[in-house]
Amino acid sequence: MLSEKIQAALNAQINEEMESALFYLQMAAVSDRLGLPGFVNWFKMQYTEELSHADRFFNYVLERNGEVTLQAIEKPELQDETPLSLFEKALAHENHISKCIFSLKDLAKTESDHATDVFLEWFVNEQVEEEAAAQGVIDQLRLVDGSPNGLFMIDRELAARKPESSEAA
Ligand code: OFO
Repeated sequence: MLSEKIQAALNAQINEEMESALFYLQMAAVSDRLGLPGFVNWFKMQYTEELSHADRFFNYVLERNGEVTLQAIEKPELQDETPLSLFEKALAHENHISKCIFSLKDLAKTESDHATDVFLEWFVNEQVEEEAAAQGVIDQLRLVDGSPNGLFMIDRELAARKPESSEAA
């Protein structure tokens, strides 16, 4: 049984993940306008990954006999983006999500909800990967410093991203 506080926090996190999905889908659309199909692929993969995160929280609340209450999702705010600014925003967003997960984990500990605390472990590790992935692309983009050849190579690399099998869970 989930406490009211934990249930509310898990529901808020479902919305955060849905908001993340929308944010990355919009990034894919912006990348298309920039003529970067590899970026489109990367952001669309991220979009589906975020939906799977929302799904994990959704399933967990139901599994604990809790109630899911969805809220409205904020519109993604993107303007005049460059390849670098897109990934800087992605990293800032993932930093924000990491904070949300850490607060949730702190709450689970305060409420002595061991099951939720263990459930959140997966997300703690996932956030390390997500921050590292965004930072890795930022580093490469800074290295090529706007060179069209460099950007072309990075775009090709991002085109190779495939869905992870673990995301289906
Ligand atoms: Fe990007 O990890 Fe979920 O939100």
